[in-house]
Amino acid sequence: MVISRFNHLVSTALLEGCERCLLERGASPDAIDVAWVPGAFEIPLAARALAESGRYAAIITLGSVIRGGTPHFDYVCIGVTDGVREVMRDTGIPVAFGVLTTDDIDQALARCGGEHGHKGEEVALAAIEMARLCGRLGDPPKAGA
Ligand code: INI
Repeated sequence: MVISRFNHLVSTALLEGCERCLLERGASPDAIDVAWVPGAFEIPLAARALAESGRYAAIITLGSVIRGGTPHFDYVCIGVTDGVREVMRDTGIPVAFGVLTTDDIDQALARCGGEHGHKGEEVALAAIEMARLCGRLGDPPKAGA
C-alpha cells in the first residue's frame, strides 16, 4: 500500500478498513507493506517504486484530497490520478485507486465506514480481484508464437 499522511484522520480510517479487509480474505500480514508519503501528489512515485520492485501482486493507493479555496486541489487530483494510471499502464501491475477527492472532510469520512461505504475495503477487494485476474491471464503471447 502507498498512503498519504495529508488529512491523517481520513488516511488512517482508509488504512484500517483496507488492512482488515485484506486480512479477513486470507492475506498474510507479512505480505502487506505500507509506504507512507507526505501527500497524494507523491503517491505515484512510491507506487512506481513498489510496482517495479517485482515483489507485489498489486499496489493499493490510499489518501484524500479535500477541496480548498484555490485551484491547488485540481492539480493534486490530476497529478495523482494521471500518475497512478501511468504506473499501472507502464508496469502491468494492478494499482487500486483509493484516493478520495471530496469537497470537505465530512464527505471523506462518510466514505471511510460512514453512510457512503468504505473506500479502503472497496480498493482491497479490487486489488485482490485484479491480482488474481492478472495471475490467471499471465504474460500475453508474443506475436507469431
Ligand atoms: N495532499 C493531499 O494528499 N491532500 C490534500 O488535500 C492536499 N491539499 O489540499 O493541498 C495535499 N497537498 C499536498 C500535496 O499532495 C503534496 O504533498 C505537496 O504539494 C508537496 O509535493
